[in-house]
Amino acid sequence: MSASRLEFAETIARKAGQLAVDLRQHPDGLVIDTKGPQDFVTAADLAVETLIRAAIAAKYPDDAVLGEEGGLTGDAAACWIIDPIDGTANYMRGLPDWAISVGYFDGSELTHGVIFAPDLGALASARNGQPALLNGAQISVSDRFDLDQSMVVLGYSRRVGLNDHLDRIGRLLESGCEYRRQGAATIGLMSVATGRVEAYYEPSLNVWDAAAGLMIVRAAGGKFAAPAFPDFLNAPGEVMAANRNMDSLAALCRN
Ligand code: 2AM
Ligand code: CA
Ligand code: CA
Ligand code: CA
Repeated sequence: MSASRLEFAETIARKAGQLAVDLRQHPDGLVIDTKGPQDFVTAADLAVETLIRAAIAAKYPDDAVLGEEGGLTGDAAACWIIDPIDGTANYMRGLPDWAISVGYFDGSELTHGVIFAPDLGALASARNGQPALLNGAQISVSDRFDLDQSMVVLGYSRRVGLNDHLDRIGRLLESGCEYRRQGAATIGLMSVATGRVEAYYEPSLNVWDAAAGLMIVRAAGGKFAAPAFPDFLNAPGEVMAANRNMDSLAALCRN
């Protein structure tokens, strides 16, 4: 597996993060569109995706690219999967939980993932067969098994509905688990990979929210369940990632 692709992804994620930080210096006019309730598009989402796409086109012109803002371009089986800013609602308010997400699917499996969270000073990365790293140091999922000491990060999708979400919170609290909602799938998945929380669950997630994070969780010794590739490139689905207590935590999260 290629180290140069990972180095490329790390470099472009850092440049993209710096661009987003710079653009936030001028918050007037930053929000340019909305996709739905509480779902904003800023000038930075578009500028960052454009930057990443230009870098990929220059270095890997044969690869396809799937990004939240620009959709799928190219017809190669090998595909970069990017979310220019995951957690836009946090980013535009100055809340720290947002990240650049760059994943790579080589045509048969996920092989590379980079998440860069500028406000957290965190760059998590992994490639196939190598340990996951946070700012260059090896990370691993937690070995906590007791539910009454465990924490699960939840995402919420308006695609799925409120009652399932409330039921899930009820089951988790009754079991003794604690829960959080950070508003950025990348940050939740990175928290699983670093062992800070035991699991991440979201009932309907897009592949650009999840690809890099799932790669990093797996390299950190964790488990995940998600739609199979390449189908996941075409439609959102249920995503769960956890430490080795996956089965018990998944039973609480799934409706
Ligand atoms: P986005 O910021 O890239 O759009 C999964 O929860 C994903 O849904 C998030 O990572 C986020 O990605 C997106 N999302 C859209 N609107 C959201 C909102 N109001 N709160 C949290 N996440 C939201
Ligand atoms: Ca968005
Ligand atoms: Ca996202
Ligand atoms: Ca996004």
